Amino acid sequence: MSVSDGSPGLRYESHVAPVFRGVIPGVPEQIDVSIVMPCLNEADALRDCIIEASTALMDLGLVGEVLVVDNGSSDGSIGVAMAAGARVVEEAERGYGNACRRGLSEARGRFMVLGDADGTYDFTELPRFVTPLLNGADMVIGNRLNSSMETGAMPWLHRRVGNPLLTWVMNTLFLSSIGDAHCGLRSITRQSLLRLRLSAPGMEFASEFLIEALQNDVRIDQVPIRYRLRHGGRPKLRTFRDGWRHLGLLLSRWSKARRPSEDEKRGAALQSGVLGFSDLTGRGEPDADRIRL
Ligand SMILES: Nc1nc2c(ncn2[C@@H]2O[C@H](COP(=O)(O)OP(=O)(O)O)[C@@H](O)[C@H]2O)c(=O)[nH]1
Ligand SMILES: [Mg+2]
Repeated sequence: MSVSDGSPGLRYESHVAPVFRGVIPGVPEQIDVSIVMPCLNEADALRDCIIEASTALMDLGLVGEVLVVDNGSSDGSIGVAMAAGARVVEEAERGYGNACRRGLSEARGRFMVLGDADGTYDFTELPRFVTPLLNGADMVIGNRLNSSMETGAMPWLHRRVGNPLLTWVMNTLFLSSIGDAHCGLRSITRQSLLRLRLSAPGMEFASEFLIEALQNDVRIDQVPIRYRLRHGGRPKLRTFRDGWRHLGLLLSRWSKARRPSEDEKRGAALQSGVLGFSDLTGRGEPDADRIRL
């Protein structure tokens, strides 16, 4: 069902989408912005998030959709989402990363915005995530740590230890200068998204997304944002389990980036003229066939 609120250029779609996977290059970019909200039992906050996001889209004068990805919520989140005019996609595999990847693959916008459905992010700050993309940035990530944060919005351990520490590890390993690596409010152009290889199933998706962006020369802008108290529901983040998963992913991606594959070693050797044709083919060709690049 397509719902128009009568405002110029703005259309919301409200239906359970057919199942298909993968971002398909060449899909017509019919809308400007897709706001993707992963959701697991967020009925208390979801309606306000969708209304805030829709209003912000309207104020920007852009054509958009709000896409809620649900993982089998049992609190009526799907009904809330549909009643508020969102498009709903159901993902069978539990996990923040699975939900985000599914949402991004179904989204039809030229720009994608990812944000929690728990009321912590203020979607009226949408212009901060869209305007830089219009001005040439490939991706925008929020920073909750250097701006106004509601008291109690983030547990002390996350705010003062876990988040700064894991952000520092990422910056050290990947030579970046990200301010808040776990911020869940981010945007990216469809073109840039297509360059990322994303597969993390859980919360560590937030780190994977950034590492892929950093390694694919995606131009990242950072903006300070508000962070509010969760509006009902229970946090899904489990401090130690998810902290370890972030750290494990950072270290494994770093070690892969550091250790060249056999193919890369051969490539490097060819560049320096050390390898001959026989080394490449294993057919023992004479030295005269030595390949020089
Ligand atoms: N669809 C889906 N959404 C999830 C899952 N786990 C978390 N989320 C959603 O992802 C967002 C981030 O989770 P949240 O508990 O807020 O983590 P935090 O922001 O890191 O504390 C929220 O909107 C959750 O409802 C999941 O397994 N499936
Ligand atoms: Mg959250």
